[in-house]
Amino acid sequence: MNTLPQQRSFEKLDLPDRGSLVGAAQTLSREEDFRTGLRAYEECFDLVTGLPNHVFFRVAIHMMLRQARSHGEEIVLLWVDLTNLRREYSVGGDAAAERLLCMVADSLRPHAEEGEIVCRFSDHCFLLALRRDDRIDARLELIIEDASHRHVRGTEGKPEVAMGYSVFPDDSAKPGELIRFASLAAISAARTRSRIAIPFLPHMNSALLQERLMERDLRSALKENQLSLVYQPQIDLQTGEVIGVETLTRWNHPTRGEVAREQFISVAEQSDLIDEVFSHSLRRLLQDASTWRAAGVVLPSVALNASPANIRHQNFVAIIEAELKRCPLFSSQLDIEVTESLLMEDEDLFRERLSDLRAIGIKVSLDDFGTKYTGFNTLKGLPLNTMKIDKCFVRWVNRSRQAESLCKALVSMATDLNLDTVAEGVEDIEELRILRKIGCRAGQGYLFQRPRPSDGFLAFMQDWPERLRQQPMATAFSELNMNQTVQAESLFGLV
Ligand code: G
Ligand code: MN
Repeated sequence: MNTLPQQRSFEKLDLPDRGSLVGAAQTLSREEDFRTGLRAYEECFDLVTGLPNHVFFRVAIHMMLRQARSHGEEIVLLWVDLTNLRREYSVGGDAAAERLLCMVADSLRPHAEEGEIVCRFSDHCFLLALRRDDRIDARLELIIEDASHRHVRGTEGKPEVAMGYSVFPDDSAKPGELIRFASLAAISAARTRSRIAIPFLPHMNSALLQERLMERDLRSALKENQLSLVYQPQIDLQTGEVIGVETLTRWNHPTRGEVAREQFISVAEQSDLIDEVFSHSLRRLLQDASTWRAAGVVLPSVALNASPANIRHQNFVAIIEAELKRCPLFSSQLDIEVTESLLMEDEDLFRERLSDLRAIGIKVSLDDFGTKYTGFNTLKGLPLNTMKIDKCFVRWVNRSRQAESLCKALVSMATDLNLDTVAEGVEDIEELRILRKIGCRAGQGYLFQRPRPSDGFLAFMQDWPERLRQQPMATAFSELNMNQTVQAESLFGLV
C-alpha cells in the first residue's frame, strides 16, 4: 500500500511507475481498497508518466514557496512545453505520444533535487520548481539538452521542447501568476524556436493580452464575414497575357480599421483559427472564380496563400478537396502559394504535402523566394511548379547591377529546376523591361494592377487589352507584332 503515495508533500518522493502500480494493485486484497488507492493516485499523479500532476503541483508549490520565503530563497518555475506532441500524436497515435511524454518525463525526473518539484502539469507541458542559486543557468542548460535528447543522434521521434521560466519572488509571489508567467515565457520560446530557456519579461503579458483580444475579434470576423478577398493579376512578361491571379485576404475591422495581413495571420497561426481563415478564403475564392467564369474569364492559375501552419495540419489536403467539391474549379487551376519556412523546418512533411497536392492536380508556388536560404539541392526534386521572386529583389533590379544579376541567377536556377518564374512587386516600366530581358516568365505588381476586389479584377480583365495597346505598356511589350497581339488577346481569358 505504501507505494501509493498519498502524502501531499513536496519532499522528493520515490515515485511509482506504472509497473509498480500494478504490483501494488496485486498486493491489495480487496477490490474496494484497490479502487480507493487508485483514485487517490489518479488524483495526484499522471498515469502515463508516473509524475505528479497539476493537483499535486499546486499544493506542493504553495508549501515550497512558503519555505523559500522564510529562508529568503529564490525559486525558478520552469515551464517545459512539448511542442511536437500534437504532431507526433496525429501521425503515430497514443503510442507515439506516450513514448514522447515518457522520454521527456524520464529526462526531467533526475533534475529535481531534494525538496524540488517536477510534474506533468497539463497535456503537453511539464513544470519544474527549482531553487535559484549560482548553478541555475548551467542546470537549465542541461535540462533542455536532456529533454530534447540533443545528445541522441538523428531527429526521428525526438521530443521538441520550448522552455520558459519565471522567478519567485522577483516576477510574482503568487503561485498562479508565476505559473502563468512561466507559460508566457515558454510561448515566446516556442515562437522563436529558442534553444535556451527564456525568462519571463513583463511585456509578454501585455503583448499576449493584445493578441488574445485580436483573436477574439478575428473569431467573430470569421462568423460575420468581415474578411474579404482582393485579387492581383499575374502577367506573362513576354506576351502580355494574364496567366493567373493571386488572392489576398483582407480584414477591415469596424473599429481597428484595416488590419495588416501579417498581423492577423500571425494571430490566427497562434490559435486554432488558421484553418478557418484558409478554408473561408478558399470558399470565397471559388465563388468569385465561378462568377468570373460566368463572365467568360477562365485563368490558367488562381493562387491562394497558405501558412506553414495550414500545411502542417494533417487535414490540409482534405480541406481543399472538400471545398473543391462544394464549388468546383478546374483543380489544375488552383495554385497554393507556400513559403520556404516550412521547407526549412520540416522538409519531409513539406515534400509529403506537396506530393499530395500534386496527386490531386493542384499546383504549388514557392512564395517570397530568396528571402530565406533554400539552395538548389533542396529544391531539386520537390514537386513545385513556380518560383515567386520576392519583391525585395525586384525593387532593386533597375537600380543595381548586383540586384539584376541576382534576379538573373534566380531565373536561371528556376529554369534549371523546370520551374516557372513570377516576379512580385513590379512597380515601374524599367523593372518590367529588365525582367523581360532576363527571361522572367511572369510578373505581378502595382504597375499592372493593385490588388482589387472581385468586380474590380473583372474590370481590369476587360480594360487590360486596351491598356496593353497604349503607352507605356505598348513600348515595353514592343516585341509583340500584330499577330501575337491578336493571339494574346484571345488568350486573355476573355472568351
Ligand atoms: O507575401 P506575398 O507575396 O503573398 O504578399 C503580397 C503582398 O505584396 C500583398 O500585401 C500585396 O498587396 C503586396 N504587393 C503587391 N504588389 C505590390 C507591388 O507592386 N509593390 C509592393 N510594394 N507591394 C505589392
Ligand atoms: Mn503570395
